Amino acid sequence: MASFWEIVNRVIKESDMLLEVLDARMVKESRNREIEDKVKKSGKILIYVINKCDMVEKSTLEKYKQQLHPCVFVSATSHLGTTLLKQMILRHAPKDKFKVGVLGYPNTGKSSIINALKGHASAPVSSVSGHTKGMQWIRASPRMYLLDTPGVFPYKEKDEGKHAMITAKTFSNLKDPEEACMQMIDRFPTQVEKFYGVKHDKDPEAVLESIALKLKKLRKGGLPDINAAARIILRDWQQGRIKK
Ligand SMILES: Nc1nc2c(ncn2[C@@H]2O[C@H](COP(=O)(O)OP(=O)(O)OP(=O)(O)O)[C@@H](O)[C@H]2O)c(=O)[nH]1
Ligand SMILES: [Mg+2]
Repeated sequence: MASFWEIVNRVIKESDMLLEVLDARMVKESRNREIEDKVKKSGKILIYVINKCDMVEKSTLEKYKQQLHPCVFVSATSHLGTTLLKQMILRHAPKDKFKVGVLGYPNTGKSSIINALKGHASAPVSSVSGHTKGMQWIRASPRMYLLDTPGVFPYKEKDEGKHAMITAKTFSNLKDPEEACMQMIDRFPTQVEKFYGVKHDKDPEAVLESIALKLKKLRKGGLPDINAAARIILRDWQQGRIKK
C-alpha cells in the first residue's frame, strides 16, 4: 500500500477541496496537524467534519465550533447533519464542477460520509479499520465528485493506545491490549465504569481487574485475566457499545 505521504500528497493535489473526518469521541486526538498544515499550504479549503456525533453528548462538542473553522457536526450512519455538510461544501465550492478529497484516520467514517452525501451506498464500509485500500472517485451529484481514501496515520506515530481508542487499529491486532485498554480507562473512566457496572478506582489496572472479575474472565488460580478483559473492553468500545 502507498505510504502516508504518498496518499496525502496525491489526495491534496487531485482535489479542489478537502474534508478532514474526525471522531466526535476524540476530536483532538483524531486531528492530524501535518495534513492540516499541508492543506493550508496548498491554499485549498479544508472543512472539519466531526462524525459519530450520535455517540456523544452534543454539549461536549460546542467548544470545537470556536476552535475549528469551518466545521460541521454529523452522524453519517444516523444521517444527522449530512444535508448541512452538503450545503457547506457547495458554499465553499471553488468552481462549478469540483472534487472533494476525504481524509482522516482509519475508521473515522470517511466512506460512510461519502455514502450519506451520495444518498446510497457506493463506498464499502466496515467496522474493521483499514477497510478502504485504494482511492476511488465517487460521483455524488452532477457537480460534485468525492474521493474516498484509505485511512492514514503518520507511520512514525507509535501510540497504540490512541490508535485503539480512535479505532485506527482494530482490537484484535493490538500488540499490547492491556496497556491500550488502561490508557482508555484512564481517559474515559466514567463511561467504562458505568458500562460494566464497576466501582470507580483511580488506578486503571484496578478497574480492569474488577471488570475481568465481573466478566468472569479468570486465569488458573482464580486471578483476573486482564488480557482477556482488555480485549473485550476494546472490542465493545470500537464497536460503539460504550457511549460517552
Ligand atoms: N455510531 C456511528 N458509527 C459510524 C458513523 N459513521 C461510521 N460509523 C461506523 O464506523 C465504522 C467505520 O466506518 P467507515 O465508513 O468504513 O470508516 P472509514 O473511515 O472509511 O474507514 P477506513 O476505510 O477503514 O479508513 C463502521 O462500522 C461504520 O458503520 C456514525 O456517524 N456513527
Ligand atoms: Mg473507508
